Amino acid sequence: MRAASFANPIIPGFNPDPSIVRVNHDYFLVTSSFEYFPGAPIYHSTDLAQWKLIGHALTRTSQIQIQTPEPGGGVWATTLRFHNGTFYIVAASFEHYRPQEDDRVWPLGFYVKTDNIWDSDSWSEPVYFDQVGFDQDLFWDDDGAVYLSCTRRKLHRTPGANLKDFAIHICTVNLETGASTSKARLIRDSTSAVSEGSHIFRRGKYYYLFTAEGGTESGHSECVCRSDQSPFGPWEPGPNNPLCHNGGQDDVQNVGHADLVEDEQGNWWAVLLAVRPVRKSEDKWESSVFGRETFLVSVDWVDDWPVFNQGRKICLEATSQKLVKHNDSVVWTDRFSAPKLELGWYRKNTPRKQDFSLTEKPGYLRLYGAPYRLCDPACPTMFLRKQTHRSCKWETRLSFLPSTAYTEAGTVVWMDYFTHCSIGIRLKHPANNQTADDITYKDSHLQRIIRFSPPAGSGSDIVEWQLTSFHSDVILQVECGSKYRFGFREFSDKSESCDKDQDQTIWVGEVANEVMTRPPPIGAQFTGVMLGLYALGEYHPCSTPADFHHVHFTNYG
Ligand code: 6LW
Repeated sequence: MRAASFANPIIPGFNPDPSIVRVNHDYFLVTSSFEYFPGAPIYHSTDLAQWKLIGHALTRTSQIQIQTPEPGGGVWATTLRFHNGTFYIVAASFEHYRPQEDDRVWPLGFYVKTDNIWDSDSWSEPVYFDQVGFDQDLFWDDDGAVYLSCTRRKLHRTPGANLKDFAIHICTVNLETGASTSKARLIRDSTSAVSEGSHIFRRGKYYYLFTAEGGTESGHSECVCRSDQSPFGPWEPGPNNPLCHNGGQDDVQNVGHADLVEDEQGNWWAVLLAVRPVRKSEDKWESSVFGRETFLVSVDWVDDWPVFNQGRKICLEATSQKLVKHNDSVVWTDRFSAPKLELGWYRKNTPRKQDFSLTEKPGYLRLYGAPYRLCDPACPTMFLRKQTHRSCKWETRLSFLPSTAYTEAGTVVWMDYFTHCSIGIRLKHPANNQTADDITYKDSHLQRIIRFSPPAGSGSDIVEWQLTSFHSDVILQVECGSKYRFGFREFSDKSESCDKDQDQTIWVGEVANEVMTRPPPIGAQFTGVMLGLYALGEYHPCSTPADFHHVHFTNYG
């Protein structure tokens, strides 16, 4: 019996490179976290269709340091495995994304482990391997040997070969030390010059090697090889490769990077990444603001070869069964009343110092702004959540009196440090004849303003709006749909709900989805849009905190 019907994506919002295990009745799944901290989000399900974030494997600064990554840097392609009562996550972390150009910046693979996946604090410190590469996978053979496979530029390339030439290499490793115990051998390269995302399994008498081929964009696909001898091969390519490939006119695109799991009834399933761009007309598409998300397909075995989704294209409605709603509630609210931040808030980069508090002003998230701008590669004081629905509304209430004209706090729609858009509270002297350093609160000309900052280079202008009160809290709002619309209103105690006072909102700016999804000038766009809260000083310390009273995130569809 197949599991319950489901709707794709099974995990919406940016969640690529999914890797999955089943332990008795429970499924656990991990996805790539890139430049965001904590890293390696772990999801749980009992039916493969409804998933819940239960924690992260990389929660301590001693485990992961991501300091000034290019967009798309950080932790790539985590593989989750369970062996003899222990969970392992194996990955690599890029600071700079130039794999095509320079072997010297390729990261070492590493793993972390735990016996209790429900406790994020229990994950070990990393053990590093001595092999460079990305998309690491671990496989335990029956004789006890542990195989590490990963992607790297082809060893021993012939002169003139495509510099990209990403291919799968494998060696045995000593898990205690991370040291290789055999030479790395090339086991899979493809005519597309890109083989990555390897996962190895044993089923019956065969070893199976699954690989993502053709790059993660429109050429993306999934292939399989099998061997009846060893993970070193020889490997026989599947007769029906690729197992999946959707075209540029399909509602679901860029499918690939699969990992497999067998359910308790003996059915097999694959989780993989895909994107869902929005069709604007017959042949016009708008890029997905979610980036690459996690999808699920059925796997059947014919002559001991896997068949994905019964050989059909992957779509949003799984094998035309009844849709199941995603398990995230329509309105998600954080009132910052718990002693710890709720799961699902992310920092960009590994923070260097404690710059927030949930206890100093109970019922508020208090942020002490770092002395960086949002467009800097360093770590800003910023807390982000993934956008999971196209149509949604974000609202927060902010209490903030800036200490200098360099300080700002507010709410942001974020893709990366090149492309983001914010609305925040600042100080301004209208005469503009004083340097910001001279500004003091005694100056009666001083204004507190709202500043809307569109993405740099978007062609839109900064908009400023004077607040009537110097001390009022301000409600900041973002409406998401085919564009992001930014608004605010000053808060009075009489008006708690934003919906009641919607008509008083002053809408100061908007940015089209096309702008938010433009590729960064350096690095890679591997992630999706997030919404968040920030406080900043432009290379100056922020001596007054920004206090956020709540976030309501209402998802419509
Ligand atoms: C992932 C790799 C890839 O590790 O994108 O283009 C990387 N290919 O398989 C980041 O998701």
